[in-house]
Amino acid sequence: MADLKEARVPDIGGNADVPVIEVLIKPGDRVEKDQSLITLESDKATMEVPAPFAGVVKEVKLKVGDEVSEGALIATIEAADGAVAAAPSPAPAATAPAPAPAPAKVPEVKEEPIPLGGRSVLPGNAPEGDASPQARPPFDAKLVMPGDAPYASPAIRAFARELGVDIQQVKGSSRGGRIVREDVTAYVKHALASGARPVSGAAASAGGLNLLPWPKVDFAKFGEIEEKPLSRIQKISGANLARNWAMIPHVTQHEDADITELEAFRKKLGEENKDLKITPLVFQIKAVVAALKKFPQFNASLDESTEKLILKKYFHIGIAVDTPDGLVVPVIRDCDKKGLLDLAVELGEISKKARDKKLGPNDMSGGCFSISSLGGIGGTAFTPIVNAPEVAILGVSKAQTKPVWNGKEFAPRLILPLSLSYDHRVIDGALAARFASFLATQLGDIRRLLL
Ligand code: CAO
Repeated sequence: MADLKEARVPDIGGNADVPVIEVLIKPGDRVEKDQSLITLESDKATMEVPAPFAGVVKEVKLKVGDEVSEGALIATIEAADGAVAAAPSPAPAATAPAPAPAPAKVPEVKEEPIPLGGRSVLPGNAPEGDASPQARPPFDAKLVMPGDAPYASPAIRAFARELGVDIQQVKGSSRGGRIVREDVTAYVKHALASGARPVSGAAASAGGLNLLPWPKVDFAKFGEIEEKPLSRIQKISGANLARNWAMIPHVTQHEDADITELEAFRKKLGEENKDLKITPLVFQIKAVVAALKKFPQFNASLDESTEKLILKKYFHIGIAVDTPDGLVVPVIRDCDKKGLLDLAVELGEISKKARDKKLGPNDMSGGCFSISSLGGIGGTAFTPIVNAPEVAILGVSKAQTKPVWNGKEFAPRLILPLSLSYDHRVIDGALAARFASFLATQLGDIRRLLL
């Protein structure tokens, strides 16, 4: 017999008041177990919440723009016969959402931008005395933030501060005039386009960027065109890349590593482990860990005041992964404690997870240093952009056999080009040259690498 059950928001990594950005179901829809019901967007990730069981949607309790925490009621679903209930019997309508029991499946993360902040704060999902979203009083920023001060969550304020934007100047577009991240970025774009100085405070006293407006061109005048919106990942990672490029004084140090012996060893290892893809990248992770140990200044971040350096004693390496929707940087933790084969397994897993849009916020955080490998594609060198708040990033291009003078003759050697970009506020050129040269030595001598 059919049975009416509740689908609730499961554990979303401790996040609260996370905005609903998509509702993927409507009453009458038939849903399968694990089919996505809604999409949430926290400051770090976009997550799809799956149905805990199959059935027919009776009532949808959320709408786009609502902000939810663990336990919020998403929908009532008439479960199909034999469906496994993952939620308790309905909570009384007049109470705030009850915490959900263990969910059937954790939310699936659809896209994972680099964190920037953006958690917004709204009244609870089900206001006391009425659990119906239709009956919920509209959010009014003035009630939360009386006076003329614009309402924005602390994360949005921090985001605005990072960009040097005076939050007072930003007009909120969300419910009740609340300022969301898009309002801040729109404000910056508009200010840049109009040639104005959007900044205040510290950034203003530093003169701001004072850039020329973005060129406004009617491209259609010159030939046929087509418009293609940027993906969410592109938009969010684009904002991060622009900030990092503008705020970090970058220098890129180039170095060549002779990986002839390493490559022979890698091939042998691959033959012995045919079910595992062992690419040069796992050796690079090992070499980077050794270099971070020798040069701790690279395993560091500037604190917010940019007046002190936080040195990390752990070795979590971010790997730039190219996905159809844009660039993401999942993190492999404790690389110092993992062997080559463990790293190869984990690299395969995170790359797949990234391309399947299944990375969670935890998969993306805590990185110390990033590697961006274009070696599988080509190129001889490039300038990777430092992934703030890290202070350096290693770019890897395609290894090529080149003639190298060995003192008597030119011998064919496999040469791997390395491009180390670093934050010149933290690392000076000599230190970067030492780091890059140490990396090359590690990669050139497989015995050292395996020590
Ligand atoms: N030189 C020569 N060949 C290389 C190489 C290098 N430096 N690095 C990898 N290769 C080879 C691999 O051995 C593999 O060969 P086979 O197909 O014969 O096994 C092939 O290139 C493809 O490797 P891969 O790309 O699948 O695997 P990887 O471990 O090297 O990289 C990952 C994994 C996830 C980092 C990669 O797939 C990726 O997404 N790279 C792009 C990162 C990126 O976009 N960076 C730019 C950031 S700035 O916009």
